[in-house]
Amino acid sequence: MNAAIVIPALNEEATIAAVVAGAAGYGQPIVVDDGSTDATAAAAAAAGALVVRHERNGGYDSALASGFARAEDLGFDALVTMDADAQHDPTALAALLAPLLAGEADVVVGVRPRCARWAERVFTGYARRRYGIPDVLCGMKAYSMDMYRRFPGALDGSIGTGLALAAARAGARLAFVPVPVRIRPSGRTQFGSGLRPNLRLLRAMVGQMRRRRVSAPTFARDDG
Ligand SMILES: Nc1nc2c(ncn2[C@@H]2O[C@H](COP(=O)(O)OP(=O)(O)O)[C@@H](O)[C@H]2O)c(=O)[nH]1
Ligand SMILES: [Mg+2]
Repeated sequence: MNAAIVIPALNEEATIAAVVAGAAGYGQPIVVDDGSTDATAAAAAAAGALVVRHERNGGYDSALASGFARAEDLGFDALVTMDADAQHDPTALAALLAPLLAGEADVVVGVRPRCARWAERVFTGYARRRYGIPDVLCGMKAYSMDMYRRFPGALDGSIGTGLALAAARAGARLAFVPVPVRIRPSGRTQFGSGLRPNLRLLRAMVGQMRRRRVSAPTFARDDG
């Protein structure tokens, strides 16, 4: 299986080269540099990533959208996401990809030891109760390209999370794999942890609750 490892990055010049080098053993790193003002793009390219560059910052989800679209254009058959700040351990990619490679799952969701923000705990609790997904907001997830193609409606808003939830609603096969999360080397977060990022997460959750009401199961496997 030919996996694209999509890495959204905003001003991560300190860590991006090591992340790309670590990920390269598991697939093709595609770094989406989202209007960084530092050397993220150059460092990523030098480390062997394909770089998709946004001239202006469009946010994490728009970066995922660009990376997924590029991976589809290039003919990859699996999509993996991970962060650029070295909080995710690239060696966890082996376990994340294993259920896809074995043909046992369509979507694999990483499970962190804990959530970073209070609104994540609210959203995660909803997804756990409603769909049995333990950590729907984990930045490490893997999808078959088939999932990406089947749920174009899930690709506006919270993209990776939306795709995982759309797949779950439609009865696709999900697998869950524990992933370690390291302390952010710089100590800061790009999203922040104040009221605004928390409200953004709650809005995304409400959007997903609405979707649940309007979407009917549409998933059927090709092989019956
Ligand atoms: N492309 C893009 N990536 C972003 C943006 N904000 C954060 N990121 C990336 O998303 C990942 C997770 O962000 P981070 O702030 O570490 O989130 P946290 O780990 O939940 O605190 C990192 O790789 C960031 O570089 C953004 O506006 N655009
Ligand atoms: Mg982080």
